[in-house]
Amino acid sequence: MPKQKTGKPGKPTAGAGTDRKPRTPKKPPKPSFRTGYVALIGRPNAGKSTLLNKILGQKIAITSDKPQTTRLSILGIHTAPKGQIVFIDNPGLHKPLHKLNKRMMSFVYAALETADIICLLVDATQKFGHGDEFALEMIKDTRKPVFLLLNKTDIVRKENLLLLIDRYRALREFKEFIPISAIKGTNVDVLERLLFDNLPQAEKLYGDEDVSDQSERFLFAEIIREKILARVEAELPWATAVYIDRIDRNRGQAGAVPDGSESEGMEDDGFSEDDTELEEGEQPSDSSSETGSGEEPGPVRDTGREITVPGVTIGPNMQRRGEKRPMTREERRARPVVYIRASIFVERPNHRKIIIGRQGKNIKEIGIEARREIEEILEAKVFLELQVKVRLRWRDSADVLDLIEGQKET
Ligand SMILES: Nc1nc2c(ncn2[C@@H]2O[C@H](COP(=O)(O)OP(=O)(O)O)[C@@H](O)[C@H]2O)c(=O)[nH]1
Ligand SMILES: [Mg+2]
Repeated sequence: MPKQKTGKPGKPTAGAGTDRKPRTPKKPPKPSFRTGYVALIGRPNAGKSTLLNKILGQKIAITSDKPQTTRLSILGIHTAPKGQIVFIDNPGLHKPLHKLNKRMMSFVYAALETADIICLLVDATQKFGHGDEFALEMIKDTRKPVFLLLNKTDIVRKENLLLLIDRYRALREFKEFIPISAIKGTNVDVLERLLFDNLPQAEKLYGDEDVSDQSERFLFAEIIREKILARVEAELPWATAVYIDRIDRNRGQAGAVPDGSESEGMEDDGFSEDDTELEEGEQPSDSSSETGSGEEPGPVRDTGREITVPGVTIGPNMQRRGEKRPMTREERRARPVVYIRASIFVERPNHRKIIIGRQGKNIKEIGIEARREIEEILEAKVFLELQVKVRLRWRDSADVLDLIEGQKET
């Protein structure tokens, strides 16, 4: 990401304070505008994405109680009269086992390079452990200011908080210790002020309206993944990826139901059960053996060729969303229709079964929840079609990882 800082903090004027005579007040100096990058790092579940969404006042990063929810670094741009903070939300710090995890950690290293300030978030309800040592190890050589944010003060015991602060204080130097509650917003204003105080004077890097560097396509894939994470347990979440195959905006208006989607199920749920049935029966590779041979389902092919992505792409930057009032009935009817098809990749046939659930109940709920959220964002009637596909060892496939990451840009 380009770093375009344009200045250093201004020095105080020479001789200031030596003149004792009262002066006629001059025009106050133009307040200095401060801009820079702030990396949010910490163990999985510390609350990095929750904090970012809170500061931006809108959801740009998905959150969950499962580790490794955030897989790529996402920029969150906060513009205020004082300056512009470009937050870099990162995957949680962990020892990488798969290619996927190695990439995740490489994003964190890149963010540490770019950052002007590093915010290390810790979940203050947890005891200090190996994961925390690992986090400190990662930043041990940095000379950048590091803030320690002790999160979840809404549910933490005070003694625990003080013990943690002592522990960290003994281990390295921190520019600030700030107890916060990312969910409630407690002390987030203090954090913001201290960040601005420590950022260099510089011009804006992004426009006032820009809020993130990710495409809407990527956000939609992430929203679907968030709904999956909320509904499944244990190991499965790490082995799930979502790819948006197609976004079709040329489907007329909500009043006029598009071709082939008159079915009640599609209208009401945004998910066609027929598709599940069709998938179950028609995709023999879906139930392929775990040794993995044969044609790969869907658009992902592990051939090393360039992969073309069908569908319409949306602008590169997400825009700030204003306060919304509820739509009138006429406005709802006049909404454009957007058709979205997404593939959910899992690594094993039994994972596919779990995501689909009994008689498709699970996937249907995932579809409904994701569709509602996407409809809000697009202010459109959305038809969301989900297909669950088995893609063996996708976490170690460079092609799949490129494809999934590529969505962020297009
Ligand atoms: N009680 C409480 N829960 C929080 C707070 N911040 C985050 N969480 C929860 O902690 C979990 C992990 O949050 P997330 O932002 O996804 O963590 P990340 O992995 O660091 O990005 C989610 O279930 C959040 O709702 C907080 O301030 N208080
Ligand atoms: Mg996160």
